[in-house]
Amino acid sequence: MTQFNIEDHPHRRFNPLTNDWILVSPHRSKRPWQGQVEKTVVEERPAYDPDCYLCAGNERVGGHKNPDYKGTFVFTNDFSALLTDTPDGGTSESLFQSKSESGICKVICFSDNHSLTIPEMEVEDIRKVVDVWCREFEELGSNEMINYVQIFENKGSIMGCSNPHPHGQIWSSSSVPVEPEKESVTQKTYFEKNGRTLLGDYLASELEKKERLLAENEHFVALVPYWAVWPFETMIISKRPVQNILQLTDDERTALADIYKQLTVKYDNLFETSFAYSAGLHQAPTDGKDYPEWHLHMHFYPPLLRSATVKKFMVGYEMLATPQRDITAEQAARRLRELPSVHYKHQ
Ligand code: H2U
Ligand code: ZN
Repeated sequence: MTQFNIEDHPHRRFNPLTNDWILVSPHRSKRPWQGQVEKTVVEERPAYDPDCYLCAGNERVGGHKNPDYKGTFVFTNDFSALLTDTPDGGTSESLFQSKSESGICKVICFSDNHSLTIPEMEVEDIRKVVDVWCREFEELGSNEMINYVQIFENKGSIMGCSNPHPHGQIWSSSSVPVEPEKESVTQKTYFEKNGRTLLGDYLASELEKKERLLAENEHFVALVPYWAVWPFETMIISKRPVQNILQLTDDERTALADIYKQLTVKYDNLFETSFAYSAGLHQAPTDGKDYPEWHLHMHFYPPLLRSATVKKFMVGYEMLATPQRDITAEQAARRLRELPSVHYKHQ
């Protein structure tokens, strides 16, 4: 009998942050790929687009006019999914539970330059985005009504992003949403048992193993998590366990901007295309309580698999049973790690 080898044999992996299992089928990634590995035409965008609802001075869909901003610009989403004036209420019938939900949704333009994306921006300008995140987190988080602030970015039309202008969003809500709530529970259980954060211990092990590391600076590490589901899923984890971005020092804020750029440059270089993803920060709830178990991190969920256009579908078995991947986290990490750290447009 041959011995089990994680690089070759089908296996399950455990995600300690969500308590979920995933299926890995490494033997299938050895299938020959006969499709084209095409490059998409590099799309050149103007620095200003008169038809863009996020460019400075332009009118948005709701009729508001953007100011002539330079750098970043924040506004309340004209089609907010959450509203501030929702009346209290709900139903508690066991099979028909509901609860009213309030919140505030904002849109953040990362730059006045329509043609840029995070990997093409300068670190000092990405740092200004981090500063906006901090300001918004502080303002929204100190609102009595808001108990969780979700900062995120949808990049690329393949991820449902409506506009190529560099931007992100913040949805803040009165309840803690599903994903951060799962992580709240698992991190608390781990912290109570071990007296250290789950991600602090995880990061320490990854720094020793070195198999899944992608990029590192003084304060942050980018890696492919052991339990990644999406082919090129990654995480950014702070070296120091902090509960939220407001606890970052000045140097750490700049380091976050730097690692955000380092990682997304690698992403763009993978298929020499503007790489699509949904990414966001996970941090402690803002209900005024202390959460020593919470360890700030960012998740990146990109849909692409084999080329600029071949994406992975989460369908069939994944929808009905368990998420599955072929290429292992280690193979994905190796590929991303070996890519140049200079953006392909500037090579
Ligand atoms: P994406 O990040 O997924 O592209 O979403 C952009 C958001 O911008 C979306 O939530 C909002 C949409 O409601 N929006 C405005 O607030 N004003 C507009 O004029 C158009 C889009
Ligand atoms: Zn998370």
